[in-house]
Amino acid sequence: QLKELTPEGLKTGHGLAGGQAPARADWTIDQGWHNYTAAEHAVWKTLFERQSKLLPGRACNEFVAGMRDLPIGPEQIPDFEQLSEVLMQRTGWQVVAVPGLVPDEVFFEHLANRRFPAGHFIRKPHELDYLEEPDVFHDVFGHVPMLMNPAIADYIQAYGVGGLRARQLGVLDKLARVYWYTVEFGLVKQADGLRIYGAGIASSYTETVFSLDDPSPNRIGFDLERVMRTNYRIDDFQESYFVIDNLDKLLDLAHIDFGPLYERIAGQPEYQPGTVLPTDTLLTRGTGSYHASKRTP
Ligand code: HBI
Ligand code: FE
Repeated sequence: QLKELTPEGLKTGHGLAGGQAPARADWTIDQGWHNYTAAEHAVWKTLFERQSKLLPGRACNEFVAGMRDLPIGPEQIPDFEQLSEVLMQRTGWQVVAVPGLVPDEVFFEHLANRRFPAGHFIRKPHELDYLEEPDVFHDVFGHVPMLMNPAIADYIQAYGVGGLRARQLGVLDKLARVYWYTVEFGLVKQADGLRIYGAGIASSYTETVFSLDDPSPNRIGFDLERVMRTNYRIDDFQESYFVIDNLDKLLDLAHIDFGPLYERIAGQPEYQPGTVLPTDTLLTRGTGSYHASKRTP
């Protein structure tokens, strides 16, 4: 589980202790690859190895193929320039280093230009399963393999463009839910079963198992308007996962004009994360047991 995005956006960045101003206007910094310590590379290795054992048969084929074709391995935290070289050739994306969460408009501006901002720091050994800000393991291991896929590559760029617009329209919370339930916590149907494509799941040891195998969460066919109205949990496993039929569905989403949708759902009630609607296409109705047990003392 990864407590990551808040719709309000900004918290203090990791690399910015003491209230330092960001080095550049676009908040990018040098990755400083040579400054990683042996202990930091070792944390990467621990995370990489346990996740690599878990993902075959759980991550979607596109994730596995992306990982295979990238210079990402167990021994070292990847070098963003080497990643960018391969990505650039494949889908025209780059990976740039940032100190942590960056303001929404900065984040969107990067995505709109096919630059993926990745946290340069790595979590501490005692935070392997939980962290508040996206670090290099979440951003690189979770997101970058999917950016090798042309559909996701276009979709995330469209999210950047759409994010700039949604901010101005005051509807960013609606759009952020779509990102959350796709790019971060999305599941996809494959011929041999449900698979993970969301980076928040793929970079989490515990949620990888929970999202696919646990009886607790709902697994619901993705419906854009429904998702735009659905709140999400930022500090624990999701109560509902939304399932797309294949990754090309994201390309369709990238080309939809959200404007009329924002107007249609304005003022309509929102759904809580665990709610199941009569109109839902349910793949699994969750027992809700996981979150229920947390609520009862
Ligand atoms: N910054 N580095 C980083 N990574 C994110 O995923 C991110 C961000 N800033 C804002 C943000 N996400 C979200 O609040 C938006 O996607 C809505
Ligand atoms: Fe993320």
